[in-house]
Amino acid sequence: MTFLFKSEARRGEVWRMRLQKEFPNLDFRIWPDVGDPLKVKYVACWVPPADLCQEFPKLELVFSVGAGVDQIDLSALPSGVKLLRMTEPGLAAGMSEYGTLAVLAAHRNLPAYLELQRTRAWKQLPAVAANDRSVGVMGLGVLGAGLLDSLKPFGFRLHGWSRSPKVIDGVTTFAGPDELVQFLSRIDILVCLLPLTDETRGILNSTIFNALPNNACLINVGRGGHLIEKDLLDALASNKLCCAILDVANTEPLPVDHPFWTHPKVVLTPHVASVTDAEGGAEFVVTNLRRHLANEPLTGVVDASRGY
Ligand code: NDP
Ligand code: OXD
Repeated sequence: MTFLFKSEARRGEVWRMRLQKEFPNLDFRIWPDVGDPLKVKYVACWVPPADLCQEFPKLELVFSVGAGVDQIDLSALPSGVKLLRMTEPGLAAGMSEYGTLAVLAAHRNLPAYLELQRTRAWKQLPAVAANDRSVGVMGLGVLGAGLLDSLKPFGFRLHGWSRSPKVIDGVTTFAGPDELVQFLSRIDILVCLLPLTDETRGILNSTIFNALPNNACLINVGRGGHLIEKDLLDALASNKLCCAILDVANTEPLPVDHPFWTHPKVVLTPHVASVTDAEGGAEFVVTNLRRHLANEPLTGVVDASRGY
């Protein structure tokens, strides 16, 4: 049987060594070298090959090499094929680092100081104590809950919003569309760590921004598709939002003439908040392949009806 890998070649070599050690009879192949398509049972990819299931009729598992699965057409997967999203620990560690960096940057007015530096203005802005600052995370999954945990030592008032109700020590939680406005009404620094689904596409829009207190900051580490960019530009222009820290964009790479590049209130990074660790990813695959072969429950299985 064949494990077909379609992603970064460097990561592929790490996975090849680890999988071949664990499963000596597995034929590990790197795209486009597929070999006999009838032997392909496992595919790991970011964007899958076209006509995945027609091309590989014996397919059993698809591994997303990242946490998100919005790049994969879930409706094209037959019910017998399971899709797994990546949940290796390095991804959560990276997101906790980036999220903490961004929340502290917003809390300590870094976007405004960067602009003051550009204009050579030596000006001190009012400081706010962490326990007077409310941070809200949209999405309380592996990454959102991990980030909230990392933020605990700083003393912020922590809040979270998810689809289903959650109990998290030290975090005031809200769930579902009915509690969204109540959640937003108290948030100074809003972090989006939602998956991109039919329900969450465009969720960062003027309605959400207007429900926040004035001068809030938006941190988007979810997907560019969560954000209505024009609504963000309007909210920054009217000072509804004081700044935005964006790791993701609707079009990536961001077009050279996009207003975000030079916006004085926007800090940009090129989708680097968190990246799957090569060894951690290989371990995640090995564990799940072992379980699959032993008919045991898998981790990170995507529920196609929810879209994540
Ligand atoms: P999970 O699936 O573990 O968690 C998703 C969370 O979002 C859950 O708490 C879920 O609620 C909540 N959610 C989903 N839909 C809704 C909705 N309609 N309303 C309210 N809450 C909702 O995902 P991860 O934490 O692993 O990853 C989250 C996302 O982060 C990824 O999908 C990806 O888009 C992004 N990401 C970005 C990276 C970057 O570098 N910028 C890197 C990695 C991921 P419930 O708990 O009730 O199911
Ligand atoms: C992911 C990402 O989903 O890198 O893993 O965005």
